[in-house]
Amino acid sequence: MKRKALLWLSLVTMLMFSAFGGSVCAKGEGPFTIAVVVKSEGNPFFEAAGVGCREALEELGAGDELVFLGPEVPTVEGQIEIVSALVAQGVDGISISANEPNALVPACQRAEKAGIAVTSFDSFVSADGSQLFVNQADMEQVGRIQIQMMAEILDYKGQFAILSAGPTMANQNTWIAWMLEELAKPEYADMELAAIVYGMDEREKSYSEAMGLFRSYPDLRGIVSPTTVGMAAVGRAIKDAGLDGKVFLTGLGLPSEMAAYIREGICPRMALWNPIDLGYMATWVTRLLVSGEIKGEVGETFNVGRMGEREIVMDPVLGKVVLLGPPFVFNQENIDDWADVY
Ligand code: RAM
Repeated sequence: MKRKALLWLSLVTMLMFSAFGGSVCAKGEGPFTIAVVVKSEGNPFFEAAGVGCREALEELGAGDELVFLGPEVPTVEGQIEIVSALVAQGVDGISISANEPNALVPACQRAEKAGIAVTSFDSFVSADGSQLFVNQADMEQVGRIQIQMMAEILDYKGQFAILSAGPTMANQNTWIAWMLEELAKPEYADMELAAIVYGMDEREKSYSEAMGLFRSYPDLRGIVSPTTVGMAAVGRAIKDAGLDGKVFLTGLGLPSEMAAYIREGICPRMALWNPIDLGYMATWVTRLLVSGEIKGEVGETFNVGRMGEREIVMDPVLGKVVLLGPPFVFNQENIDDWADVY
């Protein structure tokens, strides 16, 4: 409640600031205000992304301002309120990782009507709600690789569960759809998916969902968690329940949070992309749309600073996409190189 009050206080302050001749300028002139709206406050994945957002603006625009916001808990209602306040404030660009892809569309469309560039990153808004999606990695590959890692860890047999984030989150849902496709292959015939549960990208809820799985499925051998929040919570739950060596974990984890579990063999391998680079790219692309340096059209190529050249491509499901790159697999051999990076 206190944090929410603070959030609103800072929004009100910004509103007053722009009303009295603050830094919000018309397109093409700069300096600009770019808002990044994340799934929720306090998620270390987005805190790392925020480092990249700031880096991109420092490189791109003298005097540009970053507004970095998320609801206290990962709800789409909280994000709709934030987007509406940002429209009233008159920011120049908004990049959002959505808690639900469709409910945000009207608020995003109002933003676009007001001349604000709107992109999504990490978890997409439906194509008619944003100009383009900055995609962290090929969705199919991210889905399939998680089943492949679980199968290798479990030697292709036994019962496992999926512990996801929120049931409306488009990135997790798309990855899970690809996991199920992969699981249908004959090589996984001796593996059984016992349940899919949702920890809502909240630490304690994810932890108690993991404990619930251990109770409901005494033969459980593995958990796949396609969320960094879920991964860290399941690692802790496995240790607390004394299930090291009996239940194994894989999915999408932050090396800084998962290093100990990887070294101990609780999570022999996991995947992710660089969240700092993702924040950098999302902010960079949004800023280029704001300044008019790119139009957001399919086939356009442009430079994304230290990430090099990228092209806007059309994806049948995601709409217009700019791709970060392939996911990276972390294991005992390489975790020391990454544990302090993000
Ligand atoms: C969590 C969030 C985020 C997702 C990562 C893998 O931090 O759900 O959206 O991309 O995990």
